[in-house]
Amino acid sequence: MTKILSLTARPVLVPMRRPLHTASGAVTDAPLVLIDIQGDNGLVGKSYVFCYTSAALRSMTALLTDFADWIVGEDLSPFMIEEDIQKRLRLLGAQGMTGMALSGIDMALWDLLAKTQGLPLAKLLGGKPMELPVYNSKGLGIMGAEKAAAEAIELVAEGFDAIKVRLGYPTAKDDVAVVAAVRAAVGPDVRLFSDYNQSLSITEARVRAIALKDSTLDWIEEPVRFDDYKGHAEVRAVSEIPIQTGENCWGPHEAAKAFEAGACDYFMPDVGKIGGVTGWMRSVSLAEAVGMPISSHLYPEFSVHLLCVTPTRHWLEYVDWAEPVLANRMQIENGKTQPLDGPGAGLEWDEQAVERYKFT
Ligand code: SMN
Ligand code: MG
Repeated sequence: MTKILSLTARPVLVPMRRPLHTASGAVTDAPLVLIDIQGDNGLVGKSYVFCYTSAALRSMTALLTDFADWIVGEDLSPFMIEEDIQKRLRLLGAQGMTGMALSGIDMALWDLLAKTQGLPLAKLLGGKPMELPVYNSKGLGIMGAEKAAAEAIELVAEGFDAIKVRLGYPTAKDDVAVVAAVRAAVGPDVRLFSDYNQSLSITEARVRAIALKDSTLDWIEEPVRFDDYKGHAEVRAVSEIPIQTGENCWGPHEAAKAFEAGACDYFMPDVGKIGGVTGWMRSVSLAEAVGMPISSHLYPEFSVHLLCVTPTRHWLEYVDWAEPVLANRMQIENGKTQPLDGPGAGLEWDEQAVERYKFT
């Protein structure tokens, strides 16, 4: 069996073509830690962790480098390693930075295993690459109705028929006006999702869901704190628009709590927070059992494989934030994409770009 030789973690800060201003803070550059896990068979498993803020880049790199001691010399057996790291993190906790480090390591291990078998990740997991609907999630931050309408047109022109507008303006009336302006700009046939990034109180969220009821939105995402599942359920009770959540859930146990509470109509795990490929597979099994549609959050390069083996697959979220350091890009046409056909998840670093954007 292949054994793990080493882990390398490299921080980069990559410029974003369309900065994203959410109701809970702005992301203007993509802070990534690139992970390479070397096997004793000469192959390298690759993944990255999206850190949200450059202030976390150095500590994430240190955490990953220290966690390497737990996996070097072990068999390439991602389920076993995940169990082991979960045990080691029981006292410290596997949420936040530790949960992201665990997820990033898990993703790179699965990539290495797929490469070892010479298969695309979707095939290794027992599926086959298929075409998936994808929405353009770049931009469309808090920018006012006029700018949002103009940016929406550009985002659709990139080859998409679905986009996501960030909400959480000072008043419900502002939110309604922004959605109306975007809808008028893109026409009736574009799917329009919305995202509050946990910014509202339960009462305010109920008011806004009702105000938006005729706005032709396809979902309202994270109206209140992500871990307030009861609060989500209360908003959902008055909303005619489906409620989406999940990007901040740390593993299948939290997914189970969200489903149990009736928090959402749709669920969107982030493979970098839910526990990597392992955490994703466990969470979407629960989703299948309750008929919960699953979309992905960030990490489109990995998520495209995972949605292929997710029976309740819904939408792939597309952002291009890692692309400046990638040597290959996803192909998207007419709002559809599919996994790259090579072995693994398909990430290849553009080493010159990695050097250029190195975070020091
Ligand atoms: C989001 C993602 C990443 C950074 C900021 C905001 C957003 C989304 O919640 O769902 O795309
Ligand atoms: Mg979101």
